[in-house]
Amino acid sequence: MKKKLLSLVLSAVMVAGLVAGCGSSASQTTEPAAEPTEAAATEAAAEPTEEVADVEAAEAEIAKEAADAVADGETITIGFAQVGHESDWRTASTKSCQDVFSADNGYDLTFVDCDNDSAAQLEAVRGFIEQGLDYIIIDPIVSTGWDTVLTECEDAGIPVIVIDRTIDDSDKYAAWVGSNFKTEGLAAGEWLKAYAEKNGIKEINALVISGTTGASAQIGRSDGFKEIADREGWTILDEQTGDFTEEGGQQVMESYCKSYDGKFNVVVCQNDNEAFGAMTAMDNAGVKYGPGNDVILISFDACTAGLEDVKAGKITADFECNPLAAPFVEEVIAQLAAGEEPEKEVYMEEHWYALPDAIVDFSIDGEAQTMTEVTDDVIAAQY
Ligand code: GYE
Repeated sequence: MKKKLLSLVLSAVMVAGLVAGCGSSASQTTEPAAEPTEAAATEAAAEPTEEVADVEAAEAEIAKEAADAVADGETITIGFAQVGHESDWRTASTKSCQDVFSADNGYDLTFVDCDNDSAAQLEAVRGFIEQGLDYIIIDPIVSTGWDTVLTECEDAGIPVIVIDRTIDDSDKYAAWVGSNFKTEGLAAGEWLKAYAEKNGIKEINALVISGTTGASAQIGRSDGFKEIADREGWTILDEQTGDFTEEGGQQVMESYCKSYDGKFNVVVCQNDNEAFGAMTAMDNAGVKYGPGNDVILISFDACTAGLEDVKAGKITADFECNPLAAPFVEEVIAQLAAGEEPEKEVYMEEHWYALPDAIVDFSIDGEAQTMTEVTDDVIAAQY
């Protein structure tokens, strides 16, 4: 990659950060390379500012330089070992990486869909080492079993950037960009407490459909929700994995409907796709769910289709997990290429969604939370 291109990327990143302002979708000490939000973009279109003009000029220059770099064969090579294709969230994450690390932007991306197979994921990373790629991106299916392969990456001098799920048994990576899954679980629990109080619900008997066992997204969401359940004396009747898939969610819910018929009033699905499957199972079993019904349905991710189900009064509350990490990964790569040390951990910003009747005040560890009402505009702006 040409030095000039890099400095242009960096200056555009700084200017874009200014334009994006509070529309930035990740929180970290240094301002990330946020793509301006729709609101920021609209505002910018209405009143062109000097900064916007600068960004446009810099972007045009970057595009030209990137095209030249590609023509000169000076692309940045990246391997991405993706979890699989199990959910809407995953589709959005893959698209975000493919859009950002495109040939037009000066990258050569080797994308491997590991189909939720941890062994295949280790093999994919070793393949990237063999190819001598410039950078490796890993979204770890499970959080352990990584130290050996990360040592191999280190020995080969290839920086690793971890996205989304965490690696918990090694720190041999340059940076991680993702979500605080425990906070998501705590948010679901604290919201449920406030919602139950508002609606005079005295007893909570919950069924949990968890994500892929051993994924940090599963561990954090389970731990966070359980912490509140234990504190409040709620009963978690059962927790079985639906592997973050619609099919898995349906199967687990079918068996729950038989085993816990009439005994549960809360279903927690650890992603929207599991919730879609669980709803099919509850429809078939004649169980009524959603705001004002017998069963409170909680979901995570808040992708477009999940929010549509909140709007339709089916999912009672949906706790977002933001899949658009790639722009922040691009900034990490630019920093590494410039010999700078990136932030080790970059947290994505997320929102908690419901319809007005299910919007309640709650706090997490004393920090007041704001909920977002699901409207057609909110759905249209979501991934
Ligand atoms: O919630 C789920 C996906 O790792 C946060 O994986 C991600 C989870 C997400 O399959 O839909």
